[in-house]
Amino acid sequence: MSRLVIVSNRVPVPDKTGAASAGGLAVALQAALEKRGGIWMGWSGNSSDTEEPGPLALQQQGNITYALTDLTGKDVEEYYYGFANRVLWPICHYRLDLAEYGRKEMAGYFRVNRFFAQRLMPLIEPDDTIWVHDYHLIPLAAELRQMGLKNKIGFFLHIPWPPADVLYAMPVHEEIMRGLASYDLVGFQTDHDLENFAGCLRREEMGDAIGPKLFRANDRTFKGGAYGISIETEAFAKFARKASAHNMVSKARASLENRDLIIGVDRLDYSKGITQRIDAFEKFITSNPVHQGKVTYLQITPKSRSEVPEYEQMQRMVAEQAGRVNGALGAVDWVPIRYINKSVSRPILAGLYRIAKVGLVTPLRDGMNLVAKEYIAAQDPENPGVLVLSRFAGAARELKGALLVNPYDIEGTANAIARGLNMPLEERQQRWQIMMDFLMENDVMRWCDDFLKDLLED
Ligand code: ADQ
Repeated sequence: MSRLVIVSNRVPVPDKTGAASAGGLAVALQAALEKRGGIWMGWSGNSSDTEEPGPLALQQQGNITYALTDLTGKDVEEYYYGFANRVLWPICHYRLDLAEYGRKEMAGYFRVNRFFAQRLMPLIEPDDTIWVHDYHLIPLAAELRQMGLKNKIGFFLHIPWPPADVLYAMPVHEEIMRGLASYDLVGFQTDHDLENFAGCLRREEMGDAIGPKLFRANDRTFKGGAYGISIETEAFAKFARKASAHNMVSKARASLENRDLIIGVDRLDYSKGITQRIDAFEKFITSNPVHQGKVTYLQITPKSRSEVPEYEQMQRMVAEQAGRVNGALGAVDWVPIRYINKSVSRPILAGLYRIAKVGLVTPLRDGMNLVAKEYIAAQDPENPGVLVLSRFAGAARELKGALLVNPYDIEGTANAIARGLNMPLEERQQRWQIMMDFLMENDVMRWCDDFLKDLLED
């Protein structure tokens, strides 16, 4: 069995006790690495003060070598905050209006990818299979190929892929497309993303599909496919079952004073539709006075990418909006929205999902959205809650029992919240069962196996 080399921007190195702090994705990839032996390489998260970062820091844990590199401050600014998060992220989430193109940042992105390739190249053995993750590292295979690497290289994109009209607004779209065409397998979250990718190849005759899941572009033939990422369904369900005993969850339940709980859990990101969701909650309360004082909406939203101006602005906006709605609707004995800017441990999160009657997952655009899947896995089969899910999340292609909404339609989302809270037990159970059966079969291990099988198969 060939060794596996995983490359991603950040690496979830297990702590000293050997326990990984990260979620299901890390667990699945670590299991794949443990089985085959291999390397997980990425950025340490640190920036060095020197011109040239020091050597790779290697750390062996069982069968896995973690290889971390620092980047210079300029690299972090241009590659990470600049091109990855201010050009690729907004473009892939259909936000042309938020993309900030700068030559410096674009050059930085390609430079750091070359640097990653230079550091990785000496570690690779002839039989190794390489699996690159996400939008930070699209040009990595092209750089490795230029250095003469012949190994199989796969790529998985965790975020959506936009249609040609959106992608082509980005000045370096051709280099990015050529970058993708340098892999042996390019994986997307959904068939929609895969179709968009094929459309981008066709638009200016750069390439085309030449068979089912087979493409030709840039003088190369390569595979493409849709592989919906998932969670460790069984483990998460177990967390949730045990969580009711957790002190924090008991306290949360007691503090609800028999009010129904609606839960939203997202990184603070404009793609997650948090402001539209608060508007929808407000609309739901004003249109359904019987629920006044009877429901609490808990939004758990750790800050992310605060160095990017759009995110900093959003932090202020959401906090102000939650405060305004609480001021307008609240009463002496009722705070309608509880807004928390902190990370919560996974067992507690599972427990909170379980006591929530409605899971509100309404991104404006999302590659998959694991919160939607976690919410389902955490439910009590005897008395499951209802998932209200954006039609623009990849998860909407899979979770057929959810109440699908258009997050831009505030009234429609408000109506779905009301429908969720009032749904009879039998319908809730039927809807939940369809989704839980799907998630039990299609967990994150399956996702990992499916991708690697297609990458390794000739
Ligand atoms: P994200 O945009 O980060 O991921 P998502 O898929 O929802 O979005 O994953 C977020 C993860 O962080 C979940 O596991 C969730 O439990 C956790 N999380 C969020 N808020 C938390 C909090 N307050 N405390 C603790 N944990 C919290 C990107 C893409 C998605 C894609 C994933 C995986 O944007 O579309 O589904 O990668 O491919």
